[in-house]
Amino acid sequence: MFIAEKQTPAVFQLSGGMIAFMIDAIGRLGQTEIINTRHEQAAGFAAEGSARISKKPGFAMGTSGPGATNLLTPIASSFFDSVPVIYITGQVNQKELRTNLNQRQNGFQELDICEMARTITKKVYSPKTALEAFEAIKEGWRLSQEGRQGPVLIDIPINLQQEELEYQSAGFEREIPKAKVDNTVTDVFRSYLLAAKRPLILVGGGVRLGDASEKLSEFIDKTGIPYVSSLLGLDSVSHTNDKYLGFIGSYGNRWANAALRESDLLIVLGSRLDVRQTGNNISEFIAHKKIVRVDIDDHELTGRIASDLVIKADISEFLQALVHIDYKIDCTSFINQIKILRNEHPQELEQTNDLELNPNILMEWLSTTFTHASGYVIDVGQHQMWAAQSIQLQSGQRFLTSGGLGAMGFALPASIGAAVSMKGNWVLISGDGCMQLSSPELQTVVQYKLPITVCVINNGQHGMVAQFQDENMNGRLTGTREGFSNPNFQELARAYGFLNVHKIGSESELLELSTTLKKWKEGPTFLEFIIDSRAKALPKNSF
Ligand SMILES: Cc1ncc(C[n+]2csc(CCOP(=O)(O)OP(=O)(O)O)c2C)c(N)n1
Ligand SMILES: [Mg+2]
Repeated sequence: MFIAEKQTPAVFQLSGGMIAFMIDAIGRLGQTEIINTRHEQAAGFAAEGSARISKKPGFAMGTSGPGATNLLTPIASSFFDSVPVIYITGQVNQKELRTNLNQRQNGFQELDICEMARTITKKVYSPKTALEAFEAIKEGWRLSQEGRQGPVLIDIPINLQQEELEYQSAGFEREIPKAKVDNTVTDVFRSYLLAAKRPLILVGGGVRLGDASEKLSEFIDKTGIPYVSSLLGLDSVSHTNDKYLGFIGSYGNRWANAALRESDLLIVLGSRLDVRQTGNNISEFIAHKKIVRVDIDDHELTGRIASDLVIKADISEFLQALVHIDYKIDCTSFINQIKILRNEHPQELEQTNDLELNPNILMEWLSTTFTHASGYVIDVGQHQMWAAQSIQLQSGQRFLTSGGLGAMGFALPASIGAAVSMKGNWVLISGDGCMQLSSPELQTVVQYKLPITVCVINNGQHGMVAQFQDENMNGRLTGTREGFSNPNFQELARAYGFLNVHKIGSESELLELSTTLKKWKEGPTFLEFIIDSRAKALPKNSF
């Protein structure tokens, strides 16, 4: 009832005896869609995709034992990327639980999932009564969204699932309190702005999580400050605004990293400045600049990078406090300097020039072809970096990817969760390696007739790791190209029931494909793009 009352778009699950009563109850009530995935990991990633899109906690369920352990990877993913997901696992009857911790197992498929998930959740619950189980779902719903968002796990023994409770409506939602900013801080912040000649905003995932995209774009328009984005910040900001100076990081646009280097005031909004953003050389990163950081999580504010001003606040509250700020700067010459660099080093020229299909050109083509898509969901590897470097998002388009955990196999199930939660077409970009972790979910796409265009970027290898081996292991490609193989992806897609299937190996074929796509039937589409294995994610770490 609670799940239905909260208008949860769907519950994602793979069945098992220890969750069968709960699934049965949701089914009997008939108010919440149950999406059956082929793997609990996929159920978890789908719930994460759903939560990122619907702005409500996602729900994923798995049975005790293997069903529960299969949820651990998505639990970690939603923890690191701050996504509110409620994971519910079934547990054996309380009478069958081991009483002695030295005993390995008592009941069949008994496993202490709470202990395993404790460090990758905001809270784990092991209710002792049916009422406690219900209270845990209510509290977990709230806790998952409060402060820095994240997952909770509720492990419910099967005997409690069978008890009848009188349902009491959870009632109206109390507004979730947000961390505010006091005025003295905004005054200090303004003094930093006034002293700066080349201020720059670094947009992190916290902007979207704090629902602050609109306020940020107003702030940028008002103040004239240019901005760059981290991987998780990409879909919080406009890519067509003149002040957008690109994607930063180890694989970021060369010009965006130059903007970072040249700035004399870096305003970091909801980004944890991890090593992929700063590089290993911290003193070089912080040289000649002041750093201001705004984050809801104070543990992030005192991390590896020493900052000049730290503000613990929700990003939207911070921007709200600055609504009437008296400050405007003309950064034209700074912006032009960066644009000259962009024209001199266009992203596609980072690749060797004899590729039949340049992956950066492919990503540009995708973003000009799918201008009406609701968004892109991207896996992990070189293809992820090509997408981040070269996809130009239209206003409102989403870009979902596994940031902190970097979990291969995330994208296909996450696109399922996104497509279930928001109308419109979704573009999935996966690698040939990643696709093989989640390909059974192609069946889920077809079964639920989800409007997903699957793009497999096939370079015949685990390219990102092969690139690492190339650079560090004298080109020995053990386990990434040597010993790697792919199925025939088109046959695979057809076997799952995809009607529109196509393979493209050159830039000239892209033009033909644009025409073909217009003629194709509604429904799931599968595109395989062949990329030369020499293509790399470049530039690498050019700070
Ligand atoms: C679950 C998991 N296992 C291993 C890795 C390490 N890893 C990162 S990228 C990558 C290669 C991905 O291959 P593919 O999907 O073909 O992408 P490509 O780099 O070739 O574009 C691997 C093995 C990971 N991130 N996640
Ligand atoms: Mg690959």
